[in-house]
Amino acid sequence: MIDIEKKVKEIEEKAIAEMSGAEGLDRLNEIRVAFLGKKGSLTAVLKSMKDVSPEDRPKVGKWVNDARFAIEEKMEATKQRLDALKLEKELAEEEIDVTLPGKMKFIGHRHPNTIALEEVERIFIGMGYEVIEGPEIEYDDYNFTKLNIPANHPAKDEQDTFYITKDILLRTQTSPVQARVMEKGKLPIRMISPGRVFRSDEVDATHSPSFHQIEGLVVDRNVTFADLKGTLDVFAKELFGPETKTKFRPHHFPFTEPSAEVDVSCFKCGGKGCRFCKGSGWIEILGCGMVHPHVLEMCGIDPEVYSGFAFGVGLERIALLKYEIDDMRLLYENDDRFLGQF
Ligand code: 2NM
Repeated sequence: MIDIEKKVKEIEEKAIAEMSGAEGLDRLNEIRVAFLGKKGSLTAVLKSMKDVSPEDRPKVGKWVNDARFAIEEKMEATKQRLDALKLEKELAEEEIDVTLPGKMKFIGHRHPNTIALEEVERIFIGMGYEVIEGPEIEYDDYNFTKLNIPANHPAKDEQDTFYITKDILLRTQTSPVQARVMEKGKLPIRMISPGRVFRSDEVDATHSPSFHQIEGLVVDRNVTFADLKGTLDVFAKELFGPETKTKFRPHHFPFTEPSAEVDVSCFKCGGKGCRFCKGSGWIEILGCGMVHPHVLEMCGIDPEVYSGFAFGVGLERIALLKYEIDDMRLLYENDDRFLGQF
């Protein structure tokens, strides 16, 4: 009995001494296995319990447990000491050179179309317009019929598009968004609708089967062509500079009457004529007109009480002009050498 007590004490002292000298976590683990593991020396004492008389067993059990507790306590303390040592060593070895240059982050930027769109939106929001978007897949009814383009109208040829079914198509203009807003009947209306539109066109320097438009619409009592002219004149001056002049040429659109195309004085030569404006001094930028009474009527608005004006600009056209790009395809190719310039 005395032998067992002495032996347990010796095991405890040996384990603690070894841990005091341990210089690494690996070594600490070896010590744990050697003393407390399945084949460890303290565990061996427990295994020899069968040779101890039953009345002495509780005593032996207590010695072993006390020793185990002391060893585990020392082990936890040693682990903390060795962890701290390891961290200290790592910090000493790891030198951080704060003078090294940082890692360059590649930051993208807005596409020229987006820059032009945000510029146009800024101008109209400044005049109290709302920006309202709508679906790219439309009913024939909203894209054509309600805009005074009935079945078999020749304008439907000019705006040939992609049909999903007989009645559903990819919109050829964003005016169906405006037909939807007019139909809701909340007046007055002051809105622009930007978005992607589609035409069955071959790709070339100035055409694409998918491009972007911004259409504007104002409906209220007593809206006149003078309001239209004033509004678009302000828009042109904001977009191309305060010296810009506008010229309204008679034109035809099915959804407006009267209709006009608008030219701005060339912002390169100031109107004298240059290569940019092909010698004319003028550059065509948009189409517009007074909303046709049929359109108002078909959208549930009384043309005897209300009138309105509308206009449509091609976003790509604005971007190409503003940044003097001569081929629309460059806008869609996503070549970073090109896009990086804006
Ligand atoms: C244009 C030219 C002229 C236009 C008409 C309408 C609506 F919905 F009020 F009928 N929205 N946009 C319009 C008028 C568009 O684009 C060249």
